[in-house]
Amino acid sequence: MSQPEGARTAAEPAARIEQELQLYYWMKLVRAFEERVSRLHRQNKIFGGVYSGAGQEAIVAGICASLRDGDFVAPLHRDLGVFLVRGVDAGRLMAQLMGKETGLSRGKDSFLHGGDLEHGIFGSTSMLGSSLPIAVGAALKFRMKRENNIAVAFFGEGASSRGDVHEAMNFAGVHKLPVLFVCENNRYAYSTPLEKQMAIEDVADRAQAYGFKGHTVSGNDLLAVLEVTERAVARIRKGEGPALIECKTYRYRGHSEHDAALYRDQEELIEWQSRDPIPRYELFLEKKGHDVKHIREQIDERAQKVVQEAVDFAERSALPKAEEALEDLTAPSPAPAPKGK
Ligand SMILES: Cc1ncc(C[n+]2csc(CCOP(=O)(O)OP(=O)(O)O)c2C)c(N)n1
Repeated sequence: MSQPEGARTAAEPAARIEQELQLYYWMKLVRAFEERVSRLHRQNKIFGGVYSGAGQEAIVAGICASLRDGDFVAPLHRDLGVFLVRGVDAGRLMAQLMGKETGLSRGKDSFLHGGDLEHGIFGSTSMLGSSLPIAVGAALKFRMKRENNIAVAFFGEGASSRGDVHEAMNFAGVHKLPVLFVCENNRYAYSTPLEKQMAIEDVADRAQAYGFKGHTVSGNDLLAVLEVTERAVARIRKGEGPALIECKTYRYRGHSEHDAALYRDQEELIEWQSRDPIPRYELFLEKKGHDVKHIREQIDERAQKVVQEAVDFAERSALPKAEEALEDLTAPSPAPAPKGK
């Protein structure tokens, strides 16, 4: 049934306000979850490496906000936030990090390889750059089955110099596949600074060589990420082929929790912290007329509650049984072919 004109225009701003606050909540939830994970790691409660994405929240929130159910994401080791923004249960995610049987891969391996296909997330792989061929494979499947979905591959600027990355982009460019490449350029590949691992300034420039558009955007500006992503995703869904978005950003913590990041200048860190994506977005909300102090209190409380409940759930969960260790290593065998002709 069609709505009267007045009701429709009243509903539109309400939906927009809801989206503005949802984006803020996502960034806050991801930050709170990751801060807690770093703490739990120091308490020896997390198995395996922890690769904090603190400082990079606007990228996962801005990119994932433009996706739909059915789209496919291949995150990298620093993209724990992708799981939360795509709606994976925070308790199962925390259980995964703690190696518990209620985790995404029943407590086998750390967060690194635990995907969640129900939410369209492939577990990240250990080989840098391999998220791209995986996403390109998914995009090829969408094309072959005429499904109007897109695939997204996240990768770092360090990975962007690997062969897999170039082969995947070339194949996607030739076949005009529905895939979005997202480079999270945080200036360091472990301890190697940008200028020591590539001879150009912008990873986005590489897209041109493969026949599609490259965009450079501030990865600390949620609205900018959102805007460029929405445009790129609309073009990809129309069948216009891939796009590359390079988000310039900075990671606050070391490469992983055992890395004190002594190779970088303290001043540089402070300068980037002054461009933090969260207060930057709060300023926007304030200018739009929101009562930011009130919203911040409410949302912080909500995020902390989700994180605490996730920790409680994971702590209560059992470790997997030793006899299950060899289960799920291979895909189930196909059913035997029917006998007869
Ligand atoms: C092929 C390969 N080489 C080296 C490594 C070790 N390694 C893991 S992460 C990393 C740095 C990655 O840097 P970047 O791609 O910029 O992503 P970031 O960690 O900065 O987000 C390295 C060298 C690896 N996992 N795979």
